[in-house]
Amino acid sequence: ANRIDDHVFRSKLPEIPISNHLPLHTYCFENYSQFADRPCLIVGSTNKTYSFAETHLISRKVGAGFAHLGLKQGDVVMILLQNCAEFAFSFLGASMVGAVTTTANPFYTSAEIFKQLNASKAKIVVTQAQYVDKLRDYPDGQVAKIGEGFTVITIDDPPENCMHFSVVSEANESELPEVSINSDDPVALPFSSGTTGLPKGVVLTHKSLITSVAQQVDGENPNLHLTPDDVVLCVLPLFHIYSLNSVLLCSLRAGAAVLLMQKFEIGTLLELIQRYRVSVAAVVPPLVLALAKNPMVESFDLSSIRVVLSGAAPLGKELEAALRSRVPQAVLGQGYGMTEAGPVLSMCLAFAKQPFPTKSGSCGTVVRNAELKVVDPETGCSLGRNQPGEICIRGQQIMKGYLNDPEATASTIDVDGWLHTGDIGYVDDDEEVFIVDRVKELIKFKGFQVPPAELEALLVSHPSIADAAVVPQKDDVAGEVPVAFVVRSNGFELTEEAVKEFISKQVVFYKRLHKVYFVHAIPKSPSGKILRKDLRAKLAEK
Ligand code: AYL
Repeated sequence: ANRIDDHVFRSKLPEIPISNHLPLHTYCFENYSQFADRPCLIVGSTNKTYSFAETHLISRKVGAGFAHLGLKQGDVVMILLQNCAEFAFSFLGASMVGAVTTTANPFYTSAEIFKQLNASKAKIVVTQAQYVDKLRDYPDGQVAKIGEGFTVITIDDPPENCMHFSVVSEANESELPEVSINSDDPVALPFSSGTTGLPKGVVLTHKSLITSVAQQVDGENPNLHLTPDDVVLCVLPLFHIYSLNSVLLCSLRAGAAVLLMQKFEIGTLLELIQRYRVSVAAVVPPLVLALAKNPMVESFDLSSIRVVLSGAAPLGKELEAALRSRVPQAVLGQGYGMTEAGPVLSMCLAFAKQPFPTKSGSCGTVVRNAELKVVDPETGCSLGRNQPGEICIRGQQIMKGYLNDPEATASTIDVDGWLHTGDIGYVDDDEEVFIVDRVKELIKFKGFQVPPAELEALLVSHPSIADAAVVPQKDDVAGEVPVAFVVRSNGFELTEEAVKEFISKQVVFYKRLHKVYFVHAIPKSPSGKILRKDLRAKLAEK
């Protein structure tokens, strides 16, 4: 049902048929016989290459191995890994047995990992030996334990009570159980705090992810044109949906090779780009900054790069221009996504096979087979061109909902099927989307999510803190950093350093507080909501 007043924006590309009745792995490997012996995964640190045929076979083995360990259809596997080939094998293997993958950051603290482990009820954790201690450091109230609640598989030498990855990767693929997968079944469960509150499981189905990948790389004139001649840089973490979807899954579908880098280090990155003649680079603004400004870049040959896709956070025009002078042959553009949206809402049409002219600063045009509208946050009415409002998206790519949280789902996806992003933007006369602000709480540090509600809950658990609020402060390098306003409990001495340390012990590095301001009260609305706008305005004065 459309409201009469709905101004709906669509892609400039025609709609396409999308095979979203298939299971995700079947769709990704649908055309692989055409490029079976071409490189699929290249491990940057070892130069080991897996062809498409090998990747397909090993994934099947891993699926069979997971089933042997008792993993059933609908069960959850947690991947707690930096980028590596085993990440891809585990994700695809899990999909093949109808299981669901929840991806987590291996730099998370034990408490952060267990929150996700408990919420997702993962039965198997695939990780590296160095992170296993975090899985043994059971926080208070923890029920699941290694060997009891879940099985741990390590891709390197297994510590006590863990298994080596070969247990699954050397299983007999002919024993892969036959499962009947419904397109509406979940396949991925990334966590996101969305527009408000704590991180929640985002249920992405086979249909959502196939639709999203197809919107990018399928059709006569794909929005993101990838071919088997491409080498796609995979330095952004695969545990984040940006890299998982737009790099790994899109490349698998299109037959492009994925160059896996475990972590970002500028020298290694440049050396690998040169060695493997990387043609497509998926990056975030801080990486654009490194490529644009680091003097080392001058001594490497980056002439192979034809596309630079930046996403996950706003990219400034000046930065874009600075990068352009370093890779003048490349097309630079942005993708705009949100985990809950499947994730891609819009992508630069200069990446298309028959490209369109685009403007600097734009986040691209809404993907095909989807509808985008801009609504007035006050009235809910949809707005026309060039008028900023909240961006909403509708289509088969969006999440099914938040895991076990119908309330949060209902406040994000309305009854007409529109997903409300909490981003403020507009669509211009050429169908290009521009993001200008964010109305949701979310803070983005180098593209990573920092949910204020999580830090606020930790702060008020401190005996000397009566109340607290966390808001973003602009930062040249990270984009935004979290800072706190804290109300001390009566009569307690508390220093900024003590507050910072209290938080930093409990969270991954990018959630650390950069500044603490002591105040007498947190400004709140009559209903008790923190007036974040007021606090952000206060920061602007400082
Ligand atoms: P999440 N410009 C400005 N803000 C952005 C952009 C962009 N290009 N992309 C994402 N954001 C912000 O869930 C925005 O506030 O997913 C959005 O609501 O971690 C929020 O980040 C979502 O954060 C791609 C390209 C995926 C990008 C993505 C982004 C996934 C980030 C696939 O091809």
